Amino acid sequence: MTTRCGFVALVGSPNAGKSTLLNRIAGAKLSIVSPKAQTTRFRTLGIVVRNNAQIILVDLPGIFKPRRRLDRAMVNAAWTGSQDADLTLLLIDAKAGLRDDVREIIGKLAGSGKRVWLVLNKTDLVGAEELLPLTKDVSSLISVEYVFMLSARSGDGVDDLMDHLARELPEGPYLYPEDDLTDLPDRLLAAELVREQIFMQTHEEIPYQATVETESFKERPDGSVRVEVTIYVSRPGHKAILIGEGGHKIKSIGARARMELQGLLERTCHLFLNVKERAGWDEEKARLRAIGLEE
Ligand SMILES: Nc1nc2c(ncn2[C@@H]2O[C@H](COP(=O)(O)OP(=O)(O)OP(=O)(O)O)[C@@H](O)[C@H]2O)c(=O)[nH]1
Ligand SMILES: [Mg+2]
Repeated sequence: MTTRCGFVALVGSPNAGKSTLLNRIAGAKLSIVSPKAQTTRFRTLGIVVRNNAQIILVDLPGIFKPRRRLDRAMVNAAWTGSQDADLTLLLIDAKAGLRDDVREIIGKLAGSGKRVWLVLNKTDLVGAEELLPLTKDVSSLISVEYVFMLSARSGDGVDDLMDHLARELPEGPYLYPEDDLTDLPDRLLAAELVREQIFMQTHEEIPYQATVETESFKERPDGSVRVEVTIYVSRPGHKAILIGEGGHKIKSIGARARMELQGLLERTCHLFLNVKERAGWDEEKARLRAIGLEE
C-alpha cells in the first residue's frame, strides 16, 4: 500500500484563522485561539491520517512587522516553518481582504519557490461574490496550485482541502506514530491554556506583555496532576490588573484554564498560578527558549 506524508505550513497575517483551521482539521484543540492578533507564538504540529496519508499541519505565528526580540523570534519561526514544509497554505481572512501586510507576505512567499495553495478563510462572513475578485487579485501576485474557500470556524469546505492534501502530499512512510495528534508536551499545553485566558480576559497591551511558563507538572498517585505555572509581566501595573481586585481576575483565568486543561488531559488538574514582574522578559533569550523560540 502506498502511503503519503508531508508537512503543511499555515502561513498568513495574525488573526487569519490559522490556529482555528489546525484545530478543526486535527479535531482537537491543540493551538490556542483568540480574537486578538498575534496569539500564536511558536510552531505547533497537528497530525492527522486521512486516506493513507499522514498530514502534518504546522501552525505558525502570524507574520507582522516585528519590534521586540520576541516578535522577531515569532516571525522568524513562521518563515522557517514555511521553508521547512513540503507545502504552504497561504491563509487569508476573506473579510479583511488583500491588505498591505498580506501583499507583503505574498511577495516574500512568491520568491521562495515553495508550493503554495491559497485558502480564503472566514467565508461565513462574506458574500460569495467577493471571493472570486479576491482570488483573482491574489493570483495576479503569486502562482498558487489550488484555491480553497472555507470557514475554519464552521468547518464548511474543510473536507475538500483535506482530501486534496491526502492526494497531493509526497509519497513516503508516516513520520509519526499513527495515533500521535501533536508534538506539544502537556506542560507547554498547560502554559498555553493559561496564556489563552490572558488573551481572552485582559486587554490592550497586557496579553502582549505577558509570558507563561510551567514550573512543575506532577502526576499524583490518585491520577490527578498538579501544575504550577508562572506568569511573567513587564510592569508592576500589569501585575495588579492580572491579579484583579481581591484576586478575582487571576482566579477567573485559573478557573477557566483549569477546566480546559482537564478536558484535554481527561483527568483532574490542580492548577496554581503565580504572577511575577520581570521587566524586559520579551528581550530575554531564556524566556523565549522556554516557549521553544530560538533565534
Ligand atoms: N467568522 C469566522 N471567524 C473565524 C474563522 N476562523 C477563525 N476565526 C476567528 O478569527 C480569530 C482569530 O483566529 P485564530 O485561529 O486565533 O487566528 P490565527 O491566524 O491563528 O492568529 P495568530 O495566532 O494571531 O497569528 C478568532 O476569533 C477565531 O474564532 C472563520 O472561519 N469564521
Ligand atoms: Mg494562531
